[in-house]
Amino acid sequence: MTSDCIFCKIIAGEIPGQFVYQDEQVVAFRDIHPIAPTHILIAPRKHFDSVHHVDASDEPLLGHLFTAARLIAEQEKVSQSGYRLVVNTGAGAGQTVFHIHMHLLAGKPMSDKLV
Ligand code: DGP
Repeated sequence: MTSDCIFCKIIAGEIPGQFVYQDEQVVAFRDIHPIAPTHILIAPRKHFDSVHHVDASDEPLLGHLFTAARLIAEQEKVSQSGYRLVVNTGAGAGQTVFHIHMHLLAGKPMSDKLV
């Protein structure tokens, strides 16, 4: 846990989060400022600032984020309609919380343009 990280505090239960999924490695909770009808943040319990801070030894954990995303999409009933997974990396790419996380976005039509 990193003491000044808001997601570490949510994961530790120190501040509230609307959890939709939890396992030994990963948690998922609803985004406080949703930009789609379904907007869930999927994060490892282990703190990494960003994708730029991972290495090959982290691959099983990072791969698990995708398995969790699939399970959550099924749980949220958006698998058939489709969903977008986004990982902002660095302030210049829009990252505002520096605890690696994946956005799962669904529930509205999305453009094929990413930016
Ligand atoms: P990013 O910009 O990729 O770093 O995404 C950070 C997201 O985290 C952003 O969509 C808003 C969300 N967020 C920030 N603070 C909180 C919080 O305290 N609780 C929850 N649930 N979401 C938060």
